[in-house]
Amino acid sequence: MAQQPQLHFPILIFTSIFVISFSSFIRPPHPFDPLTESEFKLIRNVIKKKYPVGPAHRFTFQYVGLNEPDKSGVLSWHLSLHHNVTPPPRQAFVIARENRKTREIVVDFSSRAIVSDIIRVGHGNPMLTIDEQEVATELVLKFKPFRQSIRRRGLKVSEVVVTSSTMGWFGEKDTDRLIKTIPFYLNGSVNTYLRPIEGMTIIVNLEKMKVTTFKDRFMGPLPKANGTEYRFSKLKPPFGPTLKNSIFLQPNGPGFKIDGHVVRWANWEFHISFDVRAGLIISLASIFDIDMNKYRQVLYKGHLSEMYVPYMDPSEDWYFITYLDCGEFGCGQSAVSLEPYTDCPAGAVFFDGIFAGQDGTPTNISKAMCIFEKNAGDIMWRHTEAEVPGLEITEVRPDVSLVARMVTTVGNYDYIVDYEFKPSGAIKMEVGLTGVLEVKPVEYVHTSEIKEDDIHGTIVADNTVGVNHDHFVTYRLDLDIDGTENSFVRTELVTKRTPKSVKTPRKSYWTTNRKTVKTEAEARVKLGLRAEELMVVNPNRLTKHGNEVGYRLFPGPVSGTLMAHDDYPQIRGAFTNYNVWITLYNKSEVWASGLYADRSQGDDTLAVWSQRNREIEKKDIVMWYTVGFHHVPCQEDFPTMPTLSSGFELRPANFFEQNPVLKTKPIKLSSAPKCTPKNEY
Ligand SMILES: *[C@@H]1O[C@H](CO)[C@@H](O)[C@H](O)[C@H]1NC(C)=O
Ligand SMILES: *[C@@H]1O[C@H](CO)[C@@H](O)[C@H](O)[C@H]1NC(C)=O
Ligand SMILES: *[C@@H]1O[C@H](CO)[C@@H](O)[C@H](O)[C@H]1NC(C)=O
Ligand SMILES: *[C@@H]1O[C@H](CO)[C@@H](O)[C@H](O)[C@H]1NC(C)=O
Ligand SMILES: [Cu+2]
Repeated sequence: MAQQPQLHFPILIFTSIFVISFSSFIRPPHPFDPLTESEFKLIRNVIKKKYPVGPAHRFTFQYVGLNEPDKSGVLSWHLSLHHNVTPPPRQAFVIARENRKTREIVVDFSSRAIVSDIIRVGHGNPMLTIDEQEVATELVLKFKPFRQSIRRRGLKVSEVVVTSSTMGWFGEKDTDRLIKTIPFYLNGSVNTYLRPIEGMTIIVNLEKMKVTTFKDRFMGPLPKANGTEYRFSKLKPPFGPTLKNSIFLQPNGPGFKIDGHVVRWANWEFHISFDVRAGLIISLASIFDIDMNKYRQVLYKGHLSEMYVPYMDPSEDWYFITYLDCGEFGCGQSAVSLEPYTDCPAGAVFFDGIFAGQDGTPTNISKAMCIFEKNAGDIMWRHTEAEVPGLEITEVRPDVSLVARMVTTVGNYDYIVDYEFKPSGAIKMEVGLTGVLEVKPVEYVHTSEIKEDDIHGTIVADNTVGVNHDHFVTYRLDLDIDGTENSFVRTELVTKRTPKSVKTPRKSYWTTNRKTVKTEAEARVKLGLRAEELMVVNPNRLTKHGNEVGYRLFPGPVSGTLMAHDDYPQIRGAFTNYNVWITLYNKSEVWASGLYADRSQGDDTLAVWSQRNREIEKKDIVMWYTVGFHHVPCQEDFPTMPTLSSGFELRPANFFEQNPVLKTKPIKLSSAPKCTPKNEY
């Protein structure tokens, strides 16, 4: 029987609380399931047979994740009836530091053995672990010259917090695993990042675990601590505005079903996973087509590939602050536990995020991801028809969507990362920026006092400049529209003058100029320069009316890089030189900044892969999209920043024969008799 999207509509209730807890049960793993606690233990045990592991033995686990299974193997398993095809072997991919060398080790779970172990040569270093950053910052706090410098400033060491910053790469030959550490002065504040102590250069070598450079260059001002409080319990009246926070109750339970890590909701089915570098991963997203009576493939895999955050102050204390958050600090490693009812609404279901610590033992971020139904009060579609004699017809379908969310807090910034599935077939990627600015102490409290040409930002509080910077959030989207053989189509909208021969008072109109892209070079897109529609299509599949089935990219607000392409950070961040790229699928090309991002030299970026200029017509292709923000801070960003969101959408375009949500049942308010909404008269 033909299915239709079943939407469960929440009813607004102001008092009750409804909790659904997620329970997992024993089942064979899905090929994309995240590594489990017992698998992490197994990996450690298998490797321990060959190497003594742990920092004391100079063997550290820098990255442990699922070894990307062979795509054709996953697809034949996924598309087989009742999964009666054997999935590809389940393996882990480990990047380890062993005796100052980087090793790439593959561990196979069924044979419980190392199946590959190579020493990696090349530029760049693996992701930093939380553990080594903690050891390094504690080391600095104990470092005598540092303690003297703190005292020299009239400050108490007990009030100092030291954080770690990556160094970037500025043409050095030697790119050891070094970090710069930055001290902050709490002195009663709990807003660390608004209290930087400037003037010191402190470099720690993570391999030797030693402070290798210490310079006390100058004593600068310290921003005041007043006004940095953000805990409600400590704030003083007046309060406001008052919001009537409501809880959404779904008397019949949520509309989604969870089987392991597979989520089924309305007409969607997808798998949700967690990786220490990428964070939340969506894979095998398919949508049910009522007319065809089957699920159709849309997204093989989608996740964050990198978050690049360069600051725009070239001075000694700031020039190197050009983070590659996912590649250096891990967007999964930095994920935080979500608060029920506030980070995710009532009815949300949570998933833990498990990753390996530096010694290989599993660490658990409880509630690292959630899924929930979102009813934002939007209209899915409607029509009022007043032209039919004797009839006035109104048909409305309110919109509901399903959101998969994580929050990654990389130091001062909190990023809310959402994947929103809509019954209409759209997938919306949204990233929300909130948290705390990175600030620079200055003498000034008022703009009239500024003596320099450029303070590289905005005075946001006394002695505090919010420094200009960018956020570039790059997604890797392996779209498989109805199969893996896809093409990228750029349709330019061009203005035409009406020919004199045509009898019309009109002088102009626009029309479409459709071009199927042949190579990676032709698929590099700077958005906003021309009126253009971007689509990924399956040229083997046509609708009844002969249109190629596809998904269209709806870009959000556009911000591209403004940095010089030969500037060191931009060589490493060259994957932001275009807003959209298409590459040929290659299972090794996952991280836009390169597999080894820390101190990388830009020789393994998306920009370099694209230089291969492979043919991409009727091929398995991957879309890369960067959401960009140029951030000129303003006073409202202090002491915490109200969420600023941006994103983009992928929408079916000639994928369905007609509106896929036409036959969605209207909601019946009578089916919830005990919860009659107040506003129904
Ligand atoms: C630290 O806090 C104390 C008490 O509020 C204050 O008197 C002092 O000026 C503060 N020191 C600095 C450097 O902000
Ligand atoms: C901080 O204190 C100074 C001096 O007491 C005052 O002028 C300023 O308004 C205060 N700032 C905030 C944000 O409370
Ligand atoms: C993670 O931690 C939470 C809370 O402590 C616990 O309920 C959950 O079982 C843990 N998950 C795993 C896989 O260890
Ligand atoms: C796949 O990507 C890796 C890393 O960029 C590269 O070394 C390899 O040559 C690529 N393979 C093909 C077939 O392009
Ligand atoms: Cu910002």
